[in-house]
Amino acid sequence: MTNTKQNLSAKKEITWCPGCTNFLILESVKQALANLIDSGKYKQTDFVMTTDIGCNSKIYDYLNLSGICGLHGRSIAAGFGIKLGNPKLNVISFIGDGGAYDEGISHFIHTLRYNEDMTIVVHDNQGFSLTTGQPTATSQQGYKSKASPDGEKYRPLNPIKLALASNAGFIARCNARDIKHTAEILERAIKHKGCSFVEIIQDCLIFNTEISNKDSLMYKIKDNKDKKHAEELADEWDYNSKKGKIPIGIIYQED
Ligand SMILES: Cc1ncc(C[n+]2csc(CCOP(=O)(O)OP(=O)(O)O)c2C)c(N)n1
Repeated sequence: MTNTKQNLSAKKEITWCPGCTNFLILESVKQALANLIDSGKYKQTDFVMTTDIGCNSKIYDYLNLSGICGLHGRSIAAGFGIKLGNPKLNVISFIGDGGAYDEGISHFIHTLRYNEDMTIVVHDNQGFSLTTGQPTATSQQGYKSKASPDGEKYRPLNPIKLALASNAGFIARCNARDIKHTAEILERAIKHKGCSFVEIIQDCLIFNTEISNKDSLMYKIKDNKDKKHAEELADEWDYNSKKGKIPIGIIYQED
């Protein structure tokens, strides 16, 4: 590990389940930040993170950055507030699909609309994992859990389409298992001037495993700046099944 990556690692015991895909996301984040810091254009203290509550948000304890660990669904709101208070900081808001697309969906939509220069990273495992797998807005219809014993009634929302409808200027999707690619996209998202949204598809190893292992559906796309094409790319996967193709990369970027 480089010194920069070591400095980004907090010395806390990691309590994610063994093999959790959050380890991979943590590694991608450290890689992206280390590249930016090693370029000489950023210092570690230029970055600040926000999280809320959830398995994803334990990253707050493992990443050696200042920040706020707030209420569930409020990571983006806290990040937006920090950015308004000190625009010089590079804010990264980590949040789960439950926090971003259920509990705090209004913050997600409006922060994209306001286009403040910050980065939203959604760890999307298609379920509320920390609280034992209740369905979220991106869980597939029919998903059986303790909270939905007869199967989830509703069709999932497509966060990429929602981001496009919210006039987001940077929308990307990543596969948590592809550390190198995720690190590259995170780096580009942080460098983007305006609000950037990175949706990371991750498997939870314990809950909603029937929607896991979609790697063979995923394929990398070229950077796209055309809104119509972005809509077509967003339509390729509806989050509801393991059918279709799942485009990975920068789905839309507007300068
Ligand atoms: C305001 C509020 N609502 C609900 C909860 C209960 N709660 C804590 S974590 C969590 C689930 C988190 O799911 P998600 O945001 O998808 O993150 P994951 O655990 O899947 O990473 C819930 C419902 C809470 N702590 N606070």
